[in-house]
Amino acid sequence: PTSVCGTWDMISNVNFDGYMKALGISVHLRKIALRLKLKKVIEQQGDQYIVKTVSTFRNYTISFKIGHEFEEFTKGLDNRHIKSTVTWQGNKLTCEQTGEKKNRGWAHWVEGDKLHLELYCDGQICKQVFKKN
Ligand code: RET
Repeated sequence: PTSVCGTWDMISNVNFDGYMKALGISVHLRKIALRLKLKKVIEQQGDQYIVKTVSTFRNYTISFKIGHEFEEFTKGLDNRHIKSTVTWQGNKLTCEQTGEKKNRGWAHWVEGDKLHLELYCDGQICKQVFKKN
């Protein structure tokens, strides 16, 4: 099984707008974000993971240890302070994000040569697929 580490290029993006609306992101920022071809750069250093969401417009980076809650500030997204915990659920690297928004989180997993990402908030599910760069 391939690891989630590496550089990945987005090949599909379903309901990103619904997810961003659920986060309360402005129509202006949503329009820009919808046009982006995102990259994920995922690195592991010891028990620390670093996940970078990279685009020509804006980047977003988080780092975490599995099972350790951390304070996440979603700077440049919905700009909220939340508490996040990442764990493995089978082959899925999953994150629960607690704060003002209900039922918020994401899951990353690899299937064949593709990285899958599901982002969810408040009943909206965005599905993104990336291919290995
Ligand atoms: C961009 C551009 C500006 C507007 C929005 C963005 C969304 C970023 C997201 C990042 C998710 C990162 C995850 C990391 C996991 O490890 C692209 C920064 C809304 C949704 C899930």
